[in-house]
Amino acid sequence: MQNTVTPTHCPYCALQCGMNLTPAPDGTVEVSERTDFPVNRGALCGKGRTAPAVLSSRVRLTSPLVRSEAGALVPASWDEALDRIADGLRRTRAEHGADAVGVFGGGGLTNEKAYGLGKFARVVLGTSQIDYNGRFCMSSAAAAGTRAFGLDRGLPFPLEDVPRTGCVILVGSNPAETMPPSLRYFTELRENGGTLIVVDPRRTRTAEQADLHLAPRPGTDLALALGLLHLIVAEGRTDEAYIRERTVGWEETRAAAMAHWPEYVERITGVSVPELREAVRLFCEPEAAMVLTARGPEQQSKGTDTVGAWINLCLATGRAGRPLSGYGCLTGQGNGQGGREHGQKADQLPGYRKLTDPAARAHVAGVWGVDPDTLPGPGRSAYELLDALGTDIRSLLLMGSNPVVSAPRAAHVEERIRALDFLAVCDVVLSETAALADVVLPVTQWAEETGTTTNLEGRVLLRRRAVAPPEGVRSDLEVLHALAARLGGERGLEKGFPTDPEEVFEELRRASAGGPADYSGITYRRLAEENGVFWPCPAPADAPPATAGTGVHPGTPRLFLDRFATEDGRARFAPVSHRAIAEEPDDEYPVLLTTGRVVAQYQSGAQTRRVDELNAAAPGPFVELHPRLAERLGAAEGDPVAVVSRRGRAVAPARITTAIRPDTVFMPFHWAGEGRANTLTNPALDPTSRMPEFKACAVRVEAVGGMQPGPRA
Ligand SMILES: Nc1nc2c(c(=O)[nH]1)N[C@H]1C(S)=C(S)[C@@H](COP(=O)(O)OP(=O)(O)OC[C@H]3O[C@@H](n4cnc5c(=O)[nH]c(N)nc54)[C@H](O)[C@@H]3O)O[C@H]1N2
Ligand SMILES: Nc1nc2c(c(=O)[nH]1)N[C@H]1C(S)=C(S)[C@@H](COP(=O)(O)OP(=O)(O)OC[C@H]3O[C@@H](n4cnc5c(=O)[nH]c(N)nc54)[C@H](O)[C@@H]3O)O[C@H]1N2
Ligand code: SF4
Ligand SMILES: [Mo]
Repeated sequence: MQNTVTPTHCPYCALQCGMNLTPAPDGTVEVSERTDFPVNRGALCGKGRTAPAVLSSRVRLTSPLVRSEAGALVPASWDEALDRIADGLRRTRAEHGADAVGVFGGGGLTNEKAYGLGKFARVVLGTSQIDYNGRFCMSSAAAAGTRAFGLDRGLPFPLEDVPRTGCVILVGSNPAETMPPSLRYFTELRENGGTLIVVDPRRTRTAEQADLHLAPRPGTDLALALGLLHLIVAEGRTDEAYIRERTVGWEETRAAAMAHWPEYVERITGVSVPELREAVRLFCEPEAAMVLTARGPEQQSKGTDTVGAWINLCLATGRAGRPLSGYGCLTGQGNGQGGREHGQKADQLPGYRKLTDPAARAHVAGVWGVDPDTLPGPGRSAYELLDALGTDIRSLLLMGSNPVVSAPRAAHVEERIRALDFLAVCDVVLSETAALADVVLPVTQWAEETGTTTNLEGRVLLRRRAVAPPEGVRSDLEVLHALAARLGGERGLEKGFPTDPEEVFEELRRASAGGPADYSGITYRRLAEENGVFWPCPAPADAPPATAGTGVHPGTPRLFLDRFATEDGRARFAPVSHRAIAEEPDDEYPVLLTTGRVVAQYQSGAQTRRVDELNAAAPGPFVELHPRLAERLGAAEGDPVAVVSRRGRAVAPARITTAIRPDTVFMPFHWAGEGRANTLTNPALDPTSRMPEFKACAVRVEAVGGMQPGPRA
């Protein structure tokens, strides 16, 4: 393996950029361009380029840790650590029942790990209480996509279609910071004569590239989309033949939109009627157009309806299920797509099957060799699960998330985690959440193990092992195997948890066969040879695994061109109406807080805050605010300001810019401690997707320390 070049993919975001890795003699790993992967064609952002820094044993865990009598985390042997976890989980089950044991996963885990974790919860622990951080990510888009099209896949087309469409509306998405190599697709779109509309309360680096930037008040995207639909109808720009032939539910939706007059929408959103008209013109004039959403409109307590309203625009104008047109969601984490398909979500079985569907239960139970009646039903959603820690849920096994930093109302979540009888965390570093655990297991990561991920296009990819892990570290799959042996060895349960990722994938293929996300025609060999395969990719029923790849299903880069995945093949309009955010500003909390990301840090920062180059670029939290608001506070650039919500108070330096609305402040959520944005956020949940309202809550902003306090903002 030494000094050989291994083609693989970045550990971080859903673009899953291709890269080459070469181990150097001094133990470091070199990243070089991998131009044969079409999505990024060699380009990487700073996070991807510096990702090997997190492989170094200097920054990571290399020994299991257990909580000592004195309360400190101290090194222990693997056997001792695994025994402690088995004892902790077993005791909770004996004392409080199977559902008192919780499991929390992550969208960064490979398909094999996500599959294994879901199976482990249902088969070994027998608990219904499993969910994962993807609930905080794209769950509203998933719910809306399923409702409208009968199937949820982030993008129903490859990114390469973007430059060839006529207009793209990017709603609450900032790829210039969150997926920099993808910006090329939008630049090429404009070079080809297409137009880009960006909807974001901030003039982001992405918005700067746009032909039209609409800056609505946070949390009002639903009204904005309704206003646009109103104008589309009023201007006679609907595609009546398409509506008749390919959709259901137009009359009700049309009536709802007609109740949202442009002037009314202008009052709610702050986007002027001429801007609305211009957006409609740019979107409707070309033959093809797309709407792409990301976390802006989705992380709202009405995220599902909001995405539904944007899908309505596509359906009313005949821009879905046609070449170079459609609605898509830019998913987030490395395996944000695959992580939501194979069973770590509370209501889901592998292959994107429903846990409540008797046929799905029978199929998956057959693959798992268990009685379908033993499979638990759906459990709580991520925030609800975290909120129940220490009460209904007494023990937690956590793999691939750092909720102390990333969950809404984080101080409360941290308190709930501390109230647990037992917490076990598998991680590569000592994250803020791992630091609270009773047992921490050090696990291998991307470049040290093989596994598959599914990128934002639904393209299943092979990540390959390029280097050996440091001594003392084991893979998540080995952890599941060892725990299954301890908790179900008498029933031989560990046999269902192989440690070889390809063996797990072979089982995942069978479990997914016939489901919406059908991977049964995909093999490791095909992934290596074809540079990725788009699901659904069914295997011919009679093809033995060894023959897959020879004249079998080519995969499905483009969905819905003939029909939607609903029973009657038609898409569903969503008859939605404007609703306020869960917490409107008032006299006490007069400003809106929204949250998001910066280019050099990733998520809770557990990994990227350990990389010098990234810390130099983004050293800490900040509060972005408009000069007018800063002036009222008497705050100058860099002064610490306090942001206070009903959940708590955070302090960070002011970053003053006209790029944000004067009624709104923005904080990135990558840091723990005093500047933790999630101390402030509101866990109001979307009724369908159970997504928390990360993107809008009421706050007041205060000057800190010896500064002159101005009139209250
Ligand atoms: N550098 C970096 N890249 C990442 C990540 C990271 O942590 N760091 N995380 C990855 C993951 S998991 C994800 S989910 C993606 C997220 O990718 P994005 O969705 O692009 O990221 P965000 O910054 O959360 O939100 C996007 C924009 O939404 C805007 N916004 C805020 N409130 C509203 C609103 O009410 N309406 C609208 N329309 N817009 C609003 C924000 O100003 C922000 O510019 O990024 C992925 N890539
Ligand atoms: N305010 C606010 N909060 C947000 C958001 C927002 O926009 N605003 N966005 C939300 C979104 S979209 C997301 S996706 C979440 C993400 O938030 P988190 O779930 O906290 O995401 P990460 O920081 O990526 O945490 C992943 C953890 O798993 C570890 N890890 C990495 N690889 C592996 C592995 O292979 N195995 C194991 N066992 N561990 C591994 C990492 O070191 C890290 O500690 O945050 C959400 N929180
Ligand atoms: S854009 Fe995403 S996948 Fe690409 S290098 Fe950056 S973090 Fe990695
Ligand atoms: Mo995400």
